[in-house]
This record gives sequence, structure tokens and C-alpha cells, in this order.
Amino acid sequence: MQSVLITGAAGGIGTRLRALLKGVYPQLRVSDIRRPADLAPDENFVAADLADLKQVEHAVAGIEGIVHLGGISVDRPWGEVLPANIIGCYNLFEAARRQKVKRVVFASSNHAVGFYPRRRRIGVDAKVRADSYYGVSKAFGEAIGSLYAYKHGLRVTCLRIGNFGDAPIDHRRLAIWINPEDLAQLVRIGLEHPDIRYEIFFGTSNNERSWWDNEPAFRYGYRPSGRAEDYVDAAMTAQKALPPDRIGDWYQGGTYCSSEFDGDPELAGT
Ligand code: 15L
Repeated sequence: MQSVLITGAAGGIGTRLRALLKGVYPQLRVSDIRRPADLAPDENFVAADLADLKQVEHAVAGIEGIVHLGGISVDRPWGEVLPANIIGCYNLFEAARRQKVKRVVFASSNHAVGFYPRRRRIGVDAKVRADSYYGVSKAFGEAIGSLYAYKHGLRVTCLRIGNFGDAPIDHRRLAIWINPEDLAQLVRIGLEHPDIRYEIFFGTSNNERSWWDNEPAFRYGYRPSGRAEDYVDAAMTAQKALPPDRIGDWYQGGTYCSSEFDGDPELAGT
């Protein structure tokens, strides 16, 4: 793998991955709708609006592997999710096909399956239970990724990222936290492992309270270094400041589930 493009390079994850992947691949190109404020003089930046196929094609030209982080990264109204994440994701995979890109690592999210109760342990083959339009867009990204993998021969890895950061920030995040180094490790497996065709991995560190069976990632050699329990005191102290949330505290997706919830709370056990 010689040339890699990171989309969404100005975002929180993009900023950290730019640093962690620097020097790993001879050519690292970074893209976002706007130039990242902290762009270094030696970084190769191409501006692209994901909703514009021509711009996306220009950004991916000559690239072998893409780390697709771009788009909306939180629970937002449909009018914002549609162009950035649905049309944007189609444009990304279609541009990759046209430009003969070999691999895509897609930043999916735990919110594609957020409506599983926390007491259920799920694997990567759990049926979609999106908890927001954002979660729907991530399920769409996984689906279109599989189309381009099996129909067009792209090698695709979808990472259902939990919560990315230097430390877990509350009780829920003790189960789903991932540190930057572990995410970089998963991205490298997606870009480099010879056996990848189409895979889904959970983007989580080595967390004792995890709700997820991440066996497929371990099979590909993933060895996470982060341990959420090392931060348990700070996370539980922060949790005390949060209001109780009957629905959000029950489901894996947290507040993404309770936001605008007017469903049947009796189904919460399933
Ligand atoms: C995500 O997918 C979001 O990108 C991030 O902002 C957090 O909300 C995270 O999930 C989470 O579930 O904590």
C-alpha cells in the first residue's frame, strides 16, 4: 500500500489518524470540505465536498487505499445526513470504482446497531437496529460497501466505531471506548491484510464491559492495547453528573436512542 487518502481529515478522528499514519504510507493525501486549521506544510490536502461526485473523483485519483471518515458524525436531521452520508457514501464508493482504488476502510458506527439492549452481547452479524438517521446512514455505508466489494472487487472493511478518545468519558463509554492507537491498528488491518474481502469489525479497545463479540477482528490479528477499566474512577465520577435516562441507559446507543423517543418502553427488554 503506497498511497492512502483520509477523508474527513479535519475532524476529531481524522486529525489523530493523520498523525498516526504519517510515514506509514509513502503518499498520504488528506481531504475535507475545508482545509484543516492545523494542516502542516508537508501535508498533501485536496478539498472535496462529498456530495459532489466530480470533486470526490478528483480527491481519490491515483490513490490505492481510502480511509473514509468524512460526513456527518453525530445525530442530525435527515436533511443534513442525506447529502453528506448517503449521497456522499455512494459518491465515495463510485469514485473509488472509477479510479480503480483497491481498498476502502469505512468509518461505520455503533449507532447502526444502537437499539440492542446493553445486556445483549452482539456480534458483527447482528441485524441492523439503527438508533438515528445517522445510524441509518452507517448501515447504508456498510451495505453499499458490500455491493462494491462483491460486485466490483473493492476490498472493504467497515469499522463500527464505539467512542473514540484518549479515555472513556462515562459509564456507557467504558464498554465502547477505543483509543487512537487501537483505531489506527484496525485501519492498518483494513488497508494491508492480504485476506480482506469484506469485513465488519467493532472499533473498540480491550474493554472488560464490552457488549460486542469482536472475534473477526482478533482473527485478523487485532491486539488492542487500551483498557477502559484503567479509567473507571474518572468515568464513573463523570457519570454522576449526567441525568438518568430510562431509554438511553438501557440501550447500547445511549442518548441517540432516547432522543425523540416515542416508541413502546415495554419493548425495551428485547
Ligand atoms: C459516534 O458514532 C459519534 O461519531 C460520536 O460522536 C459519539 O457519539 C459516539 O458515536 C458514541 O456513541 O459515543
